[in-house]
Amino acid sequence: MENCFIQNNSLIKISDRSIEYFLENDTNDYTSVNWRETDKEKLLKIRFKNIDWQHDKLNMYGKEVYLPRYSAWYGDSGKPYTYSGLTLQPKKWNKGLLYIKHKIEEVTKIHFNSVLLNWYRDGEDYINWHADNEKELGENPIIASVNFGEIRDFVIRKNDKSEKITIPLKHGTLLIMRGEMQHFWQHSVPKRKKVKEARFNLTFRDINH
Ligand SMILES: O=C(O)CCC(=O)C(=O)O
Repeated sequence: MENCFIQNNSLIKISDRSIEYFLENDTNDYTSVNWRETDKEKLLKIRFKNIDWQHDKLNMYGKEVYLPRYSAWYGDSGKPYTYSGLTLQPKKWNKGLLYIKHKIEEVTKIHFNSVLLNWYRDGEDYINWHADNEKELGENPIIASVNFGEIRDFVIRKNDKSEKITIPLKHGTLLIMRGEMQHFWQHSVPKRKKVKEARFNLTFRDINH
């Protein structure tokens, strides 16, 4: 798969610190919270210090359902992003996200203006098959995906389902999708019931309007 490659970095300390940064809050010790039991009401009472996590709802066949993960969208102002029928207005970059962005830019030599954060609380959370092919990403987007926390399978399949590849993404792994990948392949992170811990995925993108 020439359009998709991974690079393991050895910056485990930075990766550990990133998880603290994502979950730091005024209310409780994030390591001992059962996030699965933290419903929207409880979540709204938690003031996260660094990331403004959202639990978005989608309209599925006339019914409102929560996405099976939390997310947040950060980036340059004036770069809204629409996916799965949701239009996300970017929050302003903060110090921690800019730090990670600069590290990714150093390695990839690519400039990114936005990042989508996904928080999979445990193996019950997932993302369905899709391609990152929204028009504001351009014809052949370059997307840098950085992974923290629990190992999860990132699965890609050809649009005609003739080929499927599973890539387990570990803490501190950077995966790049580029070239024509979004035209011919879909990706997903399926449920994994045995996974009990959280994973955070950040996809850096360059939004053009
Ligand atoms: O969590 C992942 O590895 C994938 C996230 C993803 O597909 C997306 O944000 O579009």
